Amino acid sequence: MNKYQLPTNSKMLSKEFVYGVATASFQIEGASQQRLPCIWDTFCATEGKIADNSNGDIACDHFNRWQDDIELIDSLGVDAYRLSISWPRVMHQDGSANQDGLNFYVNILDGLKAKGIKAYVTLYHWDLPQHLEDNGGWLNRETAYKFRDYVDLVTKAFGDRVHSYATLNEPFCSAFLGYEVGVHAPGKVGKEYGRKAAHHLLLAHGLGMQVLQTNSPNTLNGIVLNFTPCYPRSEKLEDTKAADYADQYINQWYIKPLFHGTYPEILQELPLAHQPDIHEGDFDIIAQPLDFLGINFYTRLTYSAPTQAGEFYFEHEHMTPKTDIGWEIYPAALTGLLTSLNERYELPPIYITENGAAMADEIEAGEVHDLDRLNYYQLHLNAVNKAIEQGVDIHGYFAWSLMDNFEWAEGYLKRFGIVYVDYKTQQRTIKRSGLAYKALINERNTQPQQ
Ligand code: IFM
Repeated sequence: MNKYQLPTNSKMLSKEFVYGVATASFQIEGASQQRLPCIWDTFCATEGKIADNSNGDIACDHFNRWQDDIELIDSLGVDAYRLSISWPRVMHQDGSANQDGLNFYVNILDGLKAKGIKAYVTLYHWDLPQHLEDNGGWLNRETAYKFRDYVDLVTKAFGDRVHSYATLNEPFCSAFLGYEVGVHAPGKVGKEYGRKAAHHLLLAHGLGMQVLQTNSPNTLNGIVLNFTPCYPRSEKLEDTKAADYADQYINQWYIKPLFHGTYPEILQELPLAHQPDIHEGDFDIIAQPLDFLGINFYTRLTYSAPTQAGEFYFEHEHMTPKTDIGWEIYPAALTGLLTSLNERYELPPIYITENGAAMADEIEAGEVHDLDRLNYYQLHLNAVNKAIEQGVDIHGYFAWSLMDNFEWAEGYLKRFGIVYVDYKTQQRTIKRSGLAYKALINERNTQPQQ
């Protein structure tokens, strides 16, 4: 297949629909010496945390290759590039601006603008400055206010170069993976931490949105959440109940406060020690109006009744077929997710801000025939299209990722790019999946608009 097939009347073939590619600072930039340390530097330096014992010191060397990378992005023909800002690169420990760090991004933003590529900027994609973690990190309410100051600094420096700001990427991952199960930085483990960190992240989001409304009222301002739809393993009542609990705990926990100004009912069933510290007025801060909601989707999970006292659900291993990272390929869950969120909440315009697959790529004679990834994109683009047909207001889609990069606890072992990166030479090669993406956008550009 040379391009992804969508129905000829699909809204995803209209010029208004935004196609983009996404990355994140720590995963691609490298140049760790030219910024403050962050929690991922510390985590990588801790024995046994990263599958290949790697780190983000060099990554894709994007810090030095950003001009070529903008050419690469442009060559794909995309409308937009979603990137994140490294907080420890742009702000000194005393809160003052690191002008060199800011200039790095200003140059990128200017480079994108010169090519007519819209910049979708994520303000926090997990690289918390280590000095803030030393003060409690996201368990410390004060960090939310530090985030507010950081947003203020960045938005003033970037002026009108940005098309869209997202406050946070996937607060579930920061809170649950980082502070509850400890497989991500900073690696804290304990049920008493996860919800507290999540609450402070959501507070940071609300405070950040307030700054965006003042400093950057003309950009599309919102947040990016990840969802893993929760399916019962059987039709038994106890399995359905377990799946619903899981959904409340891992998905609704992050969206309900934004739109309903409250946590899901499961909050009442958590022991007090596991509950967040909610101050009066917090939900008024958190539930700011949003210009858009970013949704990241990769897979689903299945659940049955808990096997241990005090648990709410039992989470099963992923079912087949799976990607190289072991996540089930189940595109119907994306359509189901989008339509169900649309029923539950009064949503602003939606962007699919991440979707993609890790596959075991091989480069042969300068080509990567990643037909498995190509098939994944084909299925998921159509799953998005189905949701649009069912009335969900979706304005764009971003492939994760522009290029292979540092995949967190998996190091460089898992490749998510539509562009292959040879980490020895830093050579970039557009994979078949990337060429098909380019062809789809080209078709959209050339077909008569309805
Ligand atoms: O690589 C990550 C990204 O940083 C956040 N969303 C999920 C991707 C794949 O794991």
